[in-house]
Amino acid sequence: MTSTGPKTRVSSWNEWDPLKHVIVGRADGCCIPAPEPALDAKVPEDSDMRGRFGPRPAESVERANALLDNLARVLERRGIRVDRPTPIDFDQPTGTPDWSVPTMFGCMPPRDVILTVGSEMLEATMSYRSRWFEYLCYRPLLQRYFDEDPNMRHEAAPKPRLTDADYRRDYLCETVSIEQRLKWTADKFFVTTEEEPLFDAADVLRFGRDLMVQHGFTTNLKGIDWLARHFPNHRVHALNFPGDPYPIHIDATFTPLRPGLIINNPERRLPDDQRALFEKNGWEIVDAARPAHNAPPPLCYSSVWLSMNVLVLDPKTVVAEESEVHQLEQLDQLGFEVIPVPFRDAYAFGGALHCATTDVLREGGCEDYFPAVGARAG
Ligand code: DAV
Repeated sequence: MTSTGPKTRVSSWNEWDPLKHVIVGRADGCCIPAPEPALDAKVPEDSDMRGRFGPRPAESVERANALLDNLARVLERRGIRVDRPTPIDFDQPTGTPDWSVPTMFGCMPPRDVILTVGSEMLEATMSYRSRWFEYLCYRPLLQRYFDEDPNMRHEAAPKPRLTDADYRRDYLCETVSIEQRLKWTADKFFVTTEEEPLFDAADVLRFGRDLMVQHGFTTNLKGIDWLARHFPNHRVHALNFPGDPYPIHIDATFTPLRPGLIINNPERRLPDDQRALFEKNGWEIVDAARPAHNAPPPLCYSSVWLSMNVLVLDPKTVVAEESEVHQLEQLDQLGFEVIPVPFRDAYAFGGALHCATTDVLREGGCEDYFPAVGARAG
């Protein structure tokens, strides 16, 4: 193979411009994490994950890897370069002077850990102890991009302490009812405190000059403030989605598909006061189609709304999960070319198609899609 020009260019400003280079996760060695405060708050009380931790069943790892490899091939056939992380041994105890945990998590969802904004790839703080070292799986790639692209900025947010002071004890009692949870999340009373900045990269959506960040279990207000100070040329907005009893990661709740169009989880609608920003700037927010399934697959801590966790390849083309028939139909009606891929058996490893990928290169520059806002919004 011959190639001309720089081997790698890191640049991605939004969720929809034509995708050219992407990281697709791996399921190797993925573990169910052991109980810890932030994870316990997210895993539903009736989940089959409760009370077990350690390596996931070997057949399920094999199956998830087959689906991830297939996704990589589908993307490569469309001319997109695909890189893969380097798994570490996740089934080992880790710790810092402040805490220790018996197992780690995995490296199936790169979207959770690495946030690409322009030529920068930023390692998120993360908010689970089991995910504190996950960035190590991406270091071989990030080091290579750093060597190959003279403009690439490799950044890491301050590693958090994750002491017990980071977590609200109220969430740690054995049974918290759904009603109680819904009230707490509507009141913005989440499991994470404001002890120190915390964010997972998957709570951030990139809209050119504007970053939309979900304030919830995995990202606190200090984390959002840290992002605003770190990206001084961006406007950083905190969004809330009442209606979600377990709010982690924005990408099964709010999915921009192309400039001017977002699908929003109808059980987690953006409140009117926060919609105004979008409406004033000509963005249409429509209800996402219902999921085709009424329960998540086995040992999966994400909700059925992974149906809307799609990967946009360009403003006319979207990859979606093949069994999510209602979502496929809605995308078709909205005028997209839809590429269905099998992925449901990989959900348990950390999510669907948006979660399992992270951008390295999309065409296009940093545009202002919200001209009708002031210099900075909160
Ligand atoms: O709806 O359970 C899942 C997001 C995974 N990255 C949910 C959110």
